[in-house]
Order: sequence, then structure tokens, then C-alpha cells
Amino acid sequence: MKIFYSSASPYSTKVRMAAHFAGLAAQSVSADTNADPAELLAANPLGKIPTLVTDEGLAVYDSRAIMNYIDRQTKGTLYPRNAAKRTEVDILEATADGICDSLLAIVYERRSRPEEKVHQPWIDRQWQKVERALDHLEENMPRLGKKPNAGHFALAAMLRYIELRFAGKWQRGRPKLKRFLSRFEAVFPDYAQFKD
Ligand SMILES: N[C@@H](CCC(=O)N[C@@H](CS)C(=O)NCC(=O)O)C(=O)O
Repeated sequence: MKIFYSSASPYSTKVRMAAHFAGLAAQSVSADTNADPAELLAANPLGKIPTLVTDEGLAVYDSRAIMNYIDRQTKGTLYPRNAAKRTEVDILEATADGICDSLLAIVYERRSRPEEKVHQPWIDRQWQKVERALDHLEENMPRLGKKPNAGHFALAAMLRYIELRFAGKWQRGRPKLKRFLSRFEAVFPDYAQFKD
């Protein structure tokens, strides 16, 4: 089994950490989406990462479909069985992924346009979403027991990414979020392998 990924991609970090935690043997294959690698495009017409390809050649994308696939393959390692708890985890994952969507929209806006065409109001609107969602998380910090779930992996991947691309711009007034990665590492010590 393979997972096409890039080390900067937060959705890739989420699924790679989750696969590792769940004990699903998957080889991580680095992919530069800008170069449209043939093997990736053959698996995923959208040319996006993460994309998981099983030994039988089944391609699974996007990251939430991959998380659900890992969960089914490993007898429910990532999501709680209880319906109400499951909904909570789904919403946490959606919030963390949604923050990543806005962060990526900002990064792509700056990276793909000539400087004079960068539309600052679009960037500001995306950043407002990020700020609101971070404040929401700070006020509603998810409980973290002995075992991380899909929501915790999504939150950790998002925090790693925001620190990578927006270092020093998100922690102020958010002490609980700031502490989360060290708490997460205490229950998932192998996080060290995914940090850099
Ligand atoms: N909703 C998708 C988002 C995936 C995504 O946008 N991945 C980015 C990298 S972080 C990508 O592949 N970008 C290249 C492209 O869109 O061509 C998921 O959760 O997997």
C-alpha cells in the first residue's frame, strides 16, 4: 500500500500519522503535485495529495475518505463507535481541515499570482475564517485521553502546518492550542517522525 504525500501538506500529515497509529502498513511516496506525476494522476484524476493506493490498485482520496478507509481496515481505530462522540470527532476534523483549506487558499493566492494581482481582500477573508475557527477551538478544546482519534490527528496536522507557514501569527491569546502539540506528542510519541 502507498500514500502519495508531501511533507508540507497538512492533510497528508494527518493520514500518514493516522495510518502509522492504526498499524496500517503503507509506504509514503513523496509527490510534487506541481509536476503532475503520472503515477499520481493515474490514481487520482484531481492530482491531489494525499492519495492512498492499495496493493490491489484501489485508489482512495481525499483525506477524509482515506481516514475512513483506515478506520474500516483497522476495526475502528480512529473514530468512536458512539454516535454522539463520532459526530464530535467528525466536526473537529472538519474544523481543522477547514482551517487548512483557508490557509492553503492564502498560500496559493500568494504563490500562484504575480504580486500586483494578489487579491488582499480574499486573503483577509480567509484569515478571518482561520481566526474565528482557532478561537472556537480554543474555547472548545477537545478532550485528549490516552488514545488520539481522527479529530486529534487533524488538529495536530493543522497546528503543525500553521506553524510552518504562519509562524508566530496564531498563538496569541490561545494558550490551549499552543500547548496542544506537546500534549498530543505525549499520547502519540511517534509524532516526532512527522514533525519535520
Ligand atoms: N480536501 C482534500 C484537499 C487535498 C489538497 O488540497 N491537497 C493539496 C496539498 S495540501 C494538493 O494536492 N494541492 C495540489 C493541487 O491542488 O493541485 C483532502 O482532504 O485531501
